[in-house]
Amino acid sequence: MVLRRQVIRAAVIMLGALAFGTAPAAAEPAADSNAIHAGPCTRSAAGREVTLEIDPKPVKHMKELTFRVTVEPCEGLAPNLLLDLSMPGMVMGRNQVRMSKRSGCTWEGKGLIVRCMSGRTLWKATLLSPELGNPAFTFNVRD
Ligand SMILES: [Cu+2]
Repeated sequence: MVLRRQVIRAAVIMLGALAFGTAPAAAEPAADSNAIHAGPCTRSAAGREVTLEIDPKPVKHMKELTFRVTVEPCEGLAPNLLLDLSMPGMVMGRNQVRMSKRSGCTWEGKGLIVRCMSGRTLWKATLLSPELGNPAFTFNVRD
């Protein structure tokens, strides 16, 4: 009887540890573009296709990154665009990549993603463009 009680108590403690262990991940919203580690990600915005690609892959903290945005069609968009890098639900310092139009409908710029002291890795890249309704991609940056 005593042994059985101990086993139950141990099981309850383990369950508690499991719930606690998964709590931080559950609190963080899910990324919609983790495919960015393997290739470009595309989404529709205001009737156009917006594609983001980041090199080198996989996308890591504290590394110089090249951000490439392609918009099809791209008529009427500014020759320079800003890509805002933020953390959902956290106030971080402003981090905006200046994107310049290269060839065709592609903009390119260099930037860096800092490692967050909280240990969270979810970042959001928002293309600041009123014409496109500021499309965003979220992804977990790797170490
Ligand atoms: Cu943060």
